[in-house]
Amino acid sequence: MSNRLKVTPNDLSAFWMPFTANRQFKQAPRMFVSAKDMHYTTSDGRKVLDGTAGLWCVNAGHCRPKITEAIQQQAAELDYAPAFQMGHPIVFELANRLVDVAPKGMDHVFFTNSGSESVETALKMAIAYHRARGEGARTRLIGRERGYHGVNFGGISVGGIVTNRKMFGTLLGGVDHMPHTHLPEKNAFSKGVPEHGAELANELERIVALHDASTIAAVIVEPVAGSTGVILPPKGYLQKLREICTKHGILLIFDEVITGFGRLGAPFAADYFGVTPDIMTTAKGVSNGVIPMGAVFVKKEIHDAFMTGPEHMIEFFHGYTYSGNPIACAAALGTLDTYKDEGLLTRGEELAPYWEDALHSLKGEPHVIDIRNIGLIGAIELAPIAGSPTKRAFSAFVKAFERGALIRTTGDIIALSPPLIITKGQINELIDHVREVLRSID
Ligand code: PXG
Ligand code: PLP
Repeated sequence: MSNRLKVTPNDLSAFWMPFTANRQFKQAPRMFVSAKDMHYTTSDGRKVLDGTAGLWCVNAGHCRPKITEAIQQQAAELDYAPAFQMGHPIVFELANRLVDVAPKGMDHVFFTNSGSESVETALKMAIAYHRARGEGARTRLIGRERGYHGVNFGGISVGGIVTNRKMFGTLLGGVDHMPHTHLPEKNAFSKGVPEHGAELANELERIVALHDASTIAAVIVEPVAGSTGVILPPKGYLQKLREICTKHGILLIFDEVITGFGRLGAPFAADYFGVTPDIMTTAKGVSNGVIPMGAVFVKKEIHDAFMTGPEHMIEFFHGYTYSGNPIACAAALGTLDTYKDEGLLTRGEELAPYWEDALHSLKGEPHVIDIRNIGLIGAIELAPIAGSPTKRAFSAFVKAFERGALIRTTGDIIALSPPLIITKGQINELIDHVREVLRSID
């Protein structure tokens, strides 16, 4: 008898679920069994509108034929090839296709399997880059309060989410943090990027003055912070960060794991804001979330700084068994084809005004203390229940799921980020679900 048959069906105990209240979930599980385009189907046969593109990743919608077929074909033809000292054609093809859609000047791609790995890769690249150029003292990394850069040690060290840091002891040394840019007292109910707060970028000058530029390797920020509850960059803020980094020879890393691949209505946030970083971390939308994949984009100068020394030597002692896995590459190529056929990397631009109006129509509904939006991202911040933070938003999440909409909550913030194929009718439907939910919760 196969091992599989010995397992009791629907025994939920063995799987330790990530970022989940395991005991609560297992008492009242919420299960998806299939998906198509904008909808999931639950284990009890209900359709649920996907208001979050899975976890900010299914940008082209679910079970899209070009992606499915590409994976099926690749799995039958070349399932795996060693990633070190060996190649296979589609990983090179994919890198070229990605460079074609990337911001100008980001000419090289390093493959990983997740956003967290992309972040570790970028941080290591930044430090090693300076060393390769004879500036080995530049090792310090600057992140930001409320930043999310995945869950590995480098990422939580530069990250600024207390719950993700406090349980894990000594983090990476030589890290400092800029202040976050969430200023609800000045910017509540802003449409798009807020007016106030660009001066917060000057905090980077203070940090540089404290440590001296010659010790700082890189600054890493999310152009729009997603995970922490959708925090937008104030008008002019990212431009200022870019200027300060350039002035001091510090690399600027944009963590575009969420903002990459069309989320803001431009291919990348770098395009949207007209600010080009030196390194850009991506994952999620690169493969529509279907097969795990991440990609780190770098400027030519950074890549070229490593291409020195004897040619038989490995230039960058870093990489993953699954860097550029053939099936993940096939999924990513199928994804790029779908994005191209349907213009999805820029579709958000035309939908954004409609999205903005729909979201802001929730102003005045019970509990709502702020609404924020950019591209096809929205956040509705709720007043917390006194003494029980996060409870109100979690009730909204469960109620929405029961009504037929998948939303995401973090703290007392509802975050929305639907697949980029969403129709205006489905935007109305999603927002109506949220409206009814807000009216029905305590
Ligand atoms: N950087 C950023 C900016 C992210 O948003 C990561 C890195 C890590 O990626 P991986 O693939 O290792 O998870 C992320 C991931 C949410 C949510 O609901 C956000 C993420 C992941 C899961 C849930 O806010 N962001
Ligand atoms: N590749 C992808 C994935 C795209 O989304 C786009 C445009 O939307 C392009 C390439 C550029 O395509 P074209 O040359 O047909 O305009």
